[in-house]
Amino acid sequence: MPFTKVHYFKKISSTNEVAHDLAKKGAKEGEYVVAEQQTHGRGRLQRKWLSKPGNLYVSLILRPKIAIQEASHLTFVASLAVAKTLEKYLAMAPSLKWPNDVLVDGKKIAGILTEIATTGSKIDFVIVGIGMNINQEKFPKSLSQTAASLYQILGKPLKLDQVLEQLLQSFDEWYTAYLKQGFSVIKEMWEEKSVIIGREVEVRDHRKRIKGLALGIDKNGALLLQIPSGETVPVYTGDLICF
Ligand code: BT5
Repeated sequence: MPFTKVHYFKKISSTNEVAHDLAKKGAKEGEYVVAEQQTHGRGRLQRKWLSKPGNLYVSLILRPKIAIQEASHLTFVASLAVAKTLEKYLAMAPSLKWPNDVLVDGKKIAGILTEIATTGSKIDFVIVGIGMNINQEKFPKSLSQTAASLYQILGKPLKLDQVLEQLLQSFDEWYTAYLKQGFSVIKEMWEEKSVIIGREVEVRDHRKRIKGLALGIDKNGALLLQIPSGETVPVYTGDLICF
């Protein structure tokens, strides 16, 4: 499924929002939205994604025949595509942090936001939004300790259309592998590139905190944590902190 039809904007609210509207009006799998800048770039749980010009903001419209609980698979597919794209430019390997972060040297260089639309128990479409920090020279104070860009690491700007082309190609390869072979191939590769497996972590959400040893991810992308009682529990959402 090559990505051939682009909806391109200089400045929009959020590529995920626009992709959602287009998909609702019948846009096909493989159409995608790109913006140079977002005024309301979003992360998970109503958080904001800083979206200055110079970086990549892209949302892919997908219509996979998968169950609702499998939609998170696409976040892992996208993480691998981002990591493979970054590897073309970097001497060091990017690492993946559950559920949706791509890190370089411990700092977040890309984030993924997967959103779905359903009818009854069926998926109508999935929007996979990817934000990649490419040419950002500096981050505001609130993010300067946790965020990074390729520019900061390489010391030179990159051509966005070239990075985008590599990202789309890489996503296409992993997505095709996923549709043909299932999640196990993605899970295996994601775990290999993960920074968290075998480490003591804590997952926090607005209601609770849960500590344990990160063992891996399960067939639906939930994090498997071995908690102090020795029991293994799946964790479905939250923010992860490594110790
Ligand atoms: C994410 O959320 O990491 C998902 C980000 C997805 C952004 C893309 S851009 C294209 C598409 N259109 C959209 O509107 N969104 C998608 P989350 O795990 O909730 O992380 C959000 C947190 O990351 C924020 O609360 C900040 O702490 C931090 N953050 C915000 N902007 C950042 C940036 N540019 N680089 C690194 N960290 C950032």
